[in-house]
Amino acid sequence: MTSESSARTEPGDSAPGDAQTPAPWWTRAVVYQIYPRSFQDSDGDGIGDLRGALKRVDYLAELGVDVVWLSPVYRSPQDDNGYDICDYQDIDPLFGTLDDLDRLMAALHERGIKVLMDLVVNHTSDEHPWFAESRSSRDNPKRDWYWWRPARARMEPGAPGAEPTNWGSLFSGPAWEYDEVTGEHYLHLFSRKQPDLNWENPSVRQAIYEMMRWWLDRGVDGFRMDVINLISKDIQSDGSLRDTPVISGPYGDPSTGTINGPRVHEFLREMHHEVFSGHSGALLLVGETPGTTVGDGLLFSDPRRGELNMVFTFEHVSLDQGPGGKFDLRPLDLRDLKAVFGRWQAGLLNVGWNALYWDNHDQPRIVSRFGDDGACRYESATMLATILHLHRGTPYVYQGEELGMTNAHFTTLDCYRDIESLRYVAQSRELGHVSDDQILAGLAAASRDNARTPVQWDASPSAGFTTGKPWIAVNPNYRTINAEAERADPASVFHYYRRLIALRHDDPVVQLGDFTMLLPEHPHVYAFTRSLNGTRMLVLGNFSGDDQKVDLAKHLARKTELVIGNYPEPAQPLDGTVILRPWEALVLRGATSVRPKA
Ligand code: TEU
Repeated sequence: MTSESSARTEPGDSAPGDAQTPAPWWTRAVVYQIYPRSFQDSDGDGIGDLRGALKRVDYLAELGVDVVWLSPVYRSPQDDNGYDICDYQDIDPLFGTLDDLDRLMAALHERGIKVLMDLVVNHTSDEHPWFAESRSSRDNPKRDWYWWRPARARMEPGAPGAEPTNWGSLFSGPAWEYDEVTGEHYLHLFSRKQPDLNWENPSVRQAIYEMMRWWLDRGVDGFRMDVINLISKDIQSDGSLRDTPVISGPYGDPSTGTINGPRVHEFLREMHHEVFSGHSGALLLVGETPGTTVGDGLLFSDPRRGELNMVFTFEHVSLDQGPGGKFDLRPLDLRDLKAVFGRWQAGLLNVGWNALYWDNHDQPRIVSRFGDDGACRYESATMLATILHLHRGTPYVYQGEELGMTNAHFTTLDCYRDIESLRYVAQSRELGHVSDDQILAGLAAASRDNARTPVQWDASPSAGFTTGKPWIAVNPNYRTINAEAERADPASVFHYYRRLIALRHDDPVVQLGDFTMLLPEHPHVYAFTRSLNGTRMLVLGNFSGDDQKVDLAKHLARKTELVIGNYPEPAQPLDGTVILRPWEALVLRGATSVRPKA
């Protein structure tokens, strides 16, 4: 992205695709997520770092991405791999120094790539000085910076069941920790080392805004905001928080008391005003918002409201969850996926904007999840990429996705590192309702560690990630699936992603065309059109390992040309019918006038 293209609009002015004003630069952009711990090590300690990332900037430029989102590199006890921060304005020695970050940022900027920092401000680490003060006494000035509450009435503080509400933590166990120092409990929606900040307190908000301005002054180009829709808790008039219904397991579901709470939009608008005003649309602001519906998605991303540019929603990555929750995966019904995407595409059209993603550091690898990571790995990885990238929105690529990296396929519990997985194992064993085999199967399908194995750079030991012992096992398939091999092979997943990214840069239909879902009831074929100014793109993806014959007479232009496809000889429409081969993706362009129906 050139600075010329990035400085045109002020967020708060125009809706993307509104004909009066040029569309914001991020309608033409693709974002790449780096999870530094697993990206590239430089010093042989087995943990990726900033100097390692610096060695790979030319790779990112070759891929063609416009923005890098860097998962947290701040000073942290690493209880949740950096999502537990104890100093927002310094770098953890594991990853390097502020100078290293400056060098990485400069190298990316030189290549026209912007940099987003991960902003984790729903909670801090319990080792953050703010929390140390808050914990020290009930009348400390920072006491109210976190959520301290007495035990439930007539209960012994600290006893099981005495927690102020019945909420479960998202990492298993109760969401409250008893603290002996002052005899009260504090709230932690994630681990007990991640106490939730109290955004009701204006001094908390001002401290956060000040820190954000400091990062903007250092030259960052925006933020990915971690669970930003959990910052407003639903407090009762007497200041209490409520018990919530139990959905599965022993605890209340905290969603109703925390997701998109009463003041979330007010807080974000205040943040926008205090931190982003005057930045002339050059920034990218993307919120991570679990549990968000299209209605809230519109409010978050409507530029006239001045909150965010776009949000990560979770509906499409929750469709394969069974009744037992996150580790109880079941096969995807493609019709559900189309219904969800169709709703978001229609709902945000001309007002808001979608963030498009399959993978990130919390999700299993898409080729193993919705594709076939065996015989049809190339075809299914590229088909899934085609479908995602051709939607209206800004696509996000998670490190290794562009190589078609697969799930870890770990077979023993000792391979796992992620706190969410380990806490789930402990809780399941404690409750005793699932066997170890079921636990292993659940983790193999859904553990966040699936996405956290090191990036596979080449066929040398440890995949070129480190000269030491990697903090988590490298996937043994690195000998065949790696960046070096794929860069040398024009028919690789890597080069296919390059083409998709270039298409996003170059094609106004991909950027701003409207969206119509086709064949919503077809169980195996994903089909839609994108149209703009008399041109229509027809996008087709076969989500199965069998041939699929579809009748598209109503939607095929008389004359079409191939835009992109993942078979050397792309499927040919014949009399309005297309036969898609296993996992085939096909994008055709034509005029909007269609052939008359036979
Ligand atoms: O994730 C929040 C979130 O809602 C989930 O995706 C979470 O990872 C978990 O899997 C719920 O089952 C964000 C970060 O992306 C994640 O890495 C952090 O652990 C979490 O917030 C806390 O900061």
